[in-house]
Amino acid sequence: KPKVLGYRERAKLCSNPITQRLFEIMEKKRTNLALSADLTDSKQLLQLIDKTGPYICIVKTHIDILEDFSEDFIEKLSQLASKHEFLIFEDRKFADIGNTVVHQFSGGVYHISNWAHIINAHTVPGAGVIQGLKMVKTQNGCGCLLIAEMSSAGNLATGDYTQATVKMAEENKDFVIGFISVSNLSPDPELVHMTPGVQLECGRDDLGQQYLTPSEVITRRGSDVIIVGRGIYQAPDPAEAARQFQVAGYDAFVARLTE
Ligand code: S5P
Repeated sequence: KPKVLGYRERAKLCSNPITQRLFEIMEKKRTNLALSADLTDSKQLLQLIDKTGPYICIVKTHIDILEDFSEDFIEKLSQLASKHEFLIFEDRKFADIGNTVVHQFSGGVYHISNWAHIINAHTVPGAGVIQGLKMVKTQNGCGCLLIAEMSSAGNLATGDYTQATVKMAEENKDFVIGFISVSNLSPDPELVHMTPGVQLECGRDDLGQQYLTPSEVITRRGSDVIIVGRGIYQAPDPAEAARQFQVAGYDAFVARLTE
């Protein structure tokens, strides 16, 4: 069985500055929690992020669900990222040919390449999607996660598709920093695994989302980061919920380290 590394050791092994920084933040703040910040009002979203900031290592955005997007929102989000020390992950799920994703990543209304530290992509178009995204000049030296598995019922990202995605990651480590997955797919310490579909109890929603617990995801399945949305922002006290997920996620990691 491969030895489980602590976050500081992982940081030292990472040649990509984004993963290095991520593991340093995880070590310093003792958290493997990513907030999935899926609110549609920018003022409420910024308040949620400011309140939960101390407990998280990443804020994951869906910038295109904001009803009132503005440059000012990005400015304030970036200020909160410095204040609380977290990385910004735009969950854009790029999934087109290289030439198209160049424009989607750098242009349009959102100019994602100017502010995101992490983005993600589906691998259904083939390696061209990675080649395209990689060409774009970024502000923060952005890293990309490949969606190797999904949390939703009946999804097609399984078997050979997942394995081909792992291979694409291993072949593009200058830009690809890891996976969205629901299990550990590669022993390479430079590749980070992030898992959505996490709540404190197992279950599902009405639209196919399937939930696992922090200990299932981190201790048993060997993922690195839990991504939590409704479990936090729909809780009566989101800051307290974030604190509970931080503790549950971190305890689950310590359990894996010491098992
Ligand atoms: O397979 C996936 C991949 C992603 S990135 N399943 C997911 O649920 N996600 C995202 O994680 C999804 O878009 C949403 O933003 C978040 C899960 O939200 P929750 O409210 O169910 O925790």
